[in-house]
Amino acid sequence: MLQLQTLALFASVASAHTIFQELWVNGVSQGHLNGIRVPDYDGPITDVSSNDIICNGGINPYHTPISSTIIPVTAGAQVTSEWHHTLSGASASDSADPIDPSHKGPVIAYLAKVNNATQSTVTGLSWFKIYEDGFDASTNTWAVDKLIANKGKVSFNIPSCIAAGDYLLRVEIIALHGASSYPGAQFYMECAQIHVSGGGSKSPSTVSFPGAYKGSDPGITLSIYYPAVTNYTIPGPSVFTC
Ligand SMILES: *[C@@H]1O[C@H](CO)[C@@H](O)[C@H](O)[C@H]1NC(C)=O
Ligand SMILES: *[C@@H]1O[C@H](CO)[C@@H](O)[C@H](O)[C@H]1NC(C)=O
Ligand SMILES: [Cu+2]
Repeated sequence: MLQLQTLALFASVASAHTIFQELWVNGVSQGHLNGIRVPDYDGPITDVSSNDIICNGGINPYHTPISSTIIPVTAGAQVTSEWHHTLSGASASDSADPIDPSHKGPVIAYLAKVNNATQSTVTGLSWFKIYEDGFDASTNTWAVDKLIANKGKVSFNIPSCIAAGDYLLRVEIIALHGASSYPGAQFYMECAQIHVSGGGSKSPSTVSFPGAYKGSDPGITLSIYYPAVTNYTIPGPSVFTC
């Protein structure tokens, strides 16, 4: 028991954060820090009712410059989000790059249709989930473990049937090392600015941010140390499929 408490204490004081800072489309880098609303502070959001849960500090143009780039993506394309500990990018000598290994948890991606992906307003948008990866009890592997093994990269597809147009792509890691009480879970997210071409006319059902998550969600407030996690419920709606 002492060991568990020590582990939990150690994990909760480690401040090794992460930022989604590069988007790849069909394996092609779209440029470091290009087309992504990166914050100038790499710390987590912990209040699920705050507007900061939408696109991090990117909601405040004075706090975070909004990139003028909109990344073109064909519907159905594979995109890859690349995460690193600091805005300087990959660092082989930093044991907390791309994220400290204590920061176990899921990786989730959402899209919201917008009039213009460079618009500063991110409140009031309608989000749908396009990807999620949580915990595999058979191998004791969290999505974050796979992200670390992949040097910060997580890939998924843009649905082939959604309407063409501008979208914000919100990719999120929830670090659960200090999540046994709320607030405690650490939410890391950035929004990429994309324009989807091709596509179809499906209208996914949507959720709001804030609103999609509650502090009492079983996947947001839980101890990941004891008892051992056997079933992990990823927060938010189910993944939209065409
Ligand atoms: C989107 O907004 C940017 C910045 O205000 C502007 O330069 C651009 O023309 C807009 N694009 C469209 C399609 O309206
Ligand atoms: C796991 O399942 C139990 C029983 O259904 C439930 O009470 C608990 O909240 C679940 N845990 C998570 C993290 O989803
Ligand atoms: Cu951290």
